[in-house]
Amino acid sequence: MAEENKGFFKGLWGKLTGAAADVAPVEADREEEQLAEPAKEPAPEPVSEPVAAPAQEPAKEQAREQVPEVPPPPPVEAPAKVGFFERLKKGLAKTHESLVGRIDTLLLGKKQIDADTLEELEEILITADIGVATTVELIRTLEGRLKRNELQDGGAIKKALQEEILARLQQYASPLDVSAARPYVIMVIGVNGVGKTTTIGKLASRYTGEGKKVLLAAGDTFRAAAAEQLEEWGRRAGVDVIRHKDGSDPSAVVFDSCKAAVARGSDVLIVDTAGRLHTKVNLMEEMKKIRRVMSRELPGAPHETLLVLDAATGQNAISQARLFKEAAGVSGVVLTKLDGTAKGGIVVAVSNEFQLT
Ligand SMILES: Nc1nc2c(ncn2[C@@H]2O[C@H](COP(=O)(O)OP(=O)(O)OP(=O)(O)O)[C@@H](O)[C@H]2O)c(=O)[nH]1
Ligand SMILES: [Mg+2]
Repeated sequence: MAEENKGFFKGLWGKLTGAAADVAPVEADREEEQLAEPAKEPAPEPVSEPVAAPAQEPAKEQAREQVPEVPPPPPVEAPAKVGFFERLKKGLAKTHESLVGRIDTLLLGKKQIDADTLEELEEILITADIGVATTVELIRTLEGRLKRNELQDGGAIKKALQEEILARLQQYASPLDVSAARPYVIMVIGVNGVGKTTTIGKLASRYTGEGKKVLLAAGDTFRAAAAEQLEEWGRRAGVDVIRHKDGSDPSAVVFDSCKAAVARGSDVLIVDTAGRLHTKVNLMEEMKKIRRVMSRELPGAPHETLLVLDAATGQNAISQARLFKEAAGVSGVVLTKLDGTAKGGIVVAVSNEFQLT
C-alpha cells in the first residue's frame, strides 16, 4: 500500500513539478487520451491501448486515474508506439509550464523570501485549481515556517511546498484492493458526461488484464443508449454486462448483477450509474437505493464508491464532490480528462478538502 501510494503521489507530484521520471504510472493514460481524441461514443475498434497498458501499472493509480477513451481509429497500433516518455513529457509540459514554471519564475534568484512572495505564490496556487481553502492552508503553513526562519530562499520554499502538498495527499491515501472481497463491488457515480462509463471500460480492461473475472452492471437505465455504450466497453474488455431495458429500475439491474456475480464467480463487479435524473434529489435517492440493494445482496458492498470528476471543470468538481460525498458515501475519486486543459491542482483540492483520494 505504502509503495503504491508513493508511486501515485510521486507521480502526482511529478505532474505538479515536472519531475517526469516519477510520473509514468499516473500520467500514462492522460497521454494516451490526448492521442485518442475521443468520439462521443466509443468506436468499435479493438482496444489495443487500454487493454495493454493497465496491466503493467500499479493498481491504485490506475483505478483513481483514467485509462484512455477510444483509441484513434486509423492507425490502430501506431499511437501506442509513439515514445511513451515523449508523450508523457509533452503532456506534462502544460502543467509544468503553468504551475511549476510560474513558481520557478517567481522564486528564481530570490534572495529574500517575504510576505509578498507568499502572496504571489498564493495566487499561482489558486489559479492552478488547488483551490482557495487548500491554498490558504498551504500558505499559512509556509508563513509559519517563514517566521521560524525555515525558508531562506526560493529553493527552500519550493521544497517546503512540495512537502506540504505531499503530506496532504498521503494523509488520505488508500489503495483500491479488489482482492479484499469476492465479488468486489465498485460503484461508479458522478454527474453526466464526466466519464463514468469510460472509466468503467478502462477498469474492466485493467482487471481483466490482471486475470480477474469482471462483470459490469448497466445501472444507468435513464439515458438512452447508456447500456449499449457500456456493452461496447464490455465487448472490448471481453466481459459480460448485465442490463435491463431502458427506463427500468436500476436497483433491479443491480440486484440481478449481484446475483450473477456470485453465480458466475466474478472477482469484480463494476456498477455504472446514471449521471442525470429528473432532479438532483432523485439522483441522490437513486444512489442510496442502489447502495441499499447492493449491501443487502452482498454484505459490505459496495466496497468502493468511486466518484468520477472531470478535472477540466476545475472548481466545479469541488461542488460535485461535496454533493455526492454527502449523499452517496464516496470512498474514492477518479479524475478524468487530465489530458486536456485541466490543471492537476484539482487533485490536491479534492483530496484535501474531502479527505479523499
Ligand atoms: N479527453 C478525455 N475524454 C474523456 C475522458 N473520459 C471520458 N471522456 C469523454 O467524455 C465523454 C463522456 O464520457 P462517458 O464515459 O460517456 O461519461 P459518463 O459519465 O458515463 O456520461 P453519462 O453516462 O452521460 O452520465 C465521452 O465523449 C468520452 O469520450 C478522458 O479521460 N479524457
Ligand atoms: Mg455513462
